[in-house]
Amino acid sequence: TKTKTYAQRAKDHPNTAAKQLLETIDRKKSNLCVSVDVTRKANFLAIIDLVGPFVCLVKTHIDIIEDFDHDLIEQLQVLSKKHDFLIFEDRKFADIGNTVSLQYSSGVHKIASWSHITNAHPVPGPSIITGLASVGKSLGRGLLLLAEMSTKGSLAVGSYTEDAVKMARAHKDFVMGFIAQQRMDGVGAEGGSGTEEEDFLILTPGVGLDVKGDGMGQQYRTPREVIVESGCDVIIVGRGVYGNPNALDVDGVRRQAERYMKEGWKAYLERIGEQ
Ligand code: UP6
Repeated sequence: TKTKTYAQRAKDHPNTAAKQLLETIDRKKSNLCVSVDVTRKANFLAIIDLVGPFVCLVKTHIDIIEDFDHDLIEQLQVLSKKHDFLIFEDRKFADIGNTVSLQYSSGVHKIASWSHITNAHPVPGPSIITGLASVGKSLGRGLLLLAEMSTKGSLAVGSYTEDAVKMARAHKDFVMGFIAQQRMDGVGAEGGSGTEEEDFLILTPGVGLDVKGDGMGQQYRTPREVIVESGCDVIIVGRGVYGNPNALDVDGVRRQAERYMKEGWKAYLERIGEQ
């Protein structure tokens, strides 16, 4: 899949959310996901409206918003249609199947009702997938497993990562890919078997062009390192795009979103050999 185009992959993909994401990437010529980690509804919606034209996907941490209400979700959905992007709630579920199914469907946020994509830590084992699938599968949602993390000292390495990939392979109907730092093709596959037909999307956080870290364990790589050298599919950028949310620089946000979109697309063209 590393040298296939997004459009080719969209055509064949069995997972609805993955197909939609690949089609959106191809249509908008953007493999940029902006992570909008701000705590005020007004800022959240303002940033999404600014970056909307440049992204395939908007990533949320809905539980950090202080003045959350249902109007916020309605407006998020309006922006998703206006600008043609999908929504990814970065919930990082990590509990037993019964609990995650409730956290996904219910509570204040009712994530499954509006988020096309969500993610989970594989740490509880396969029951976390079946628990989430019991809610999300019939809605056409997609799940990403966290096979690796971007942070210094991450424990998600080696056999943990391999086992995450094996869990995903056993649930391809609902698991559409990974949060990871590199392609997972062939990882954990005995004798290299059974991986030819799989197409897991790799969405990669820890992307920045101007700094290498944030002083709190985050580590940044460039879009080229992520897309070309590591073969990932989507770059996830947060603070690199929106800067300081309390002093929102409207032109700056637009400029950075466009810059990351262009860098991400240039890297993709290089990877598939079109440049
Ligand atoms: N994120 C990571 N690394 C991971 C998984 N998730 O940074 O391994 C998430 C963070 C944050 C975003 O929760 O929302 O990606 C990165 O934001 P940043 O670009 O501002 O560092």
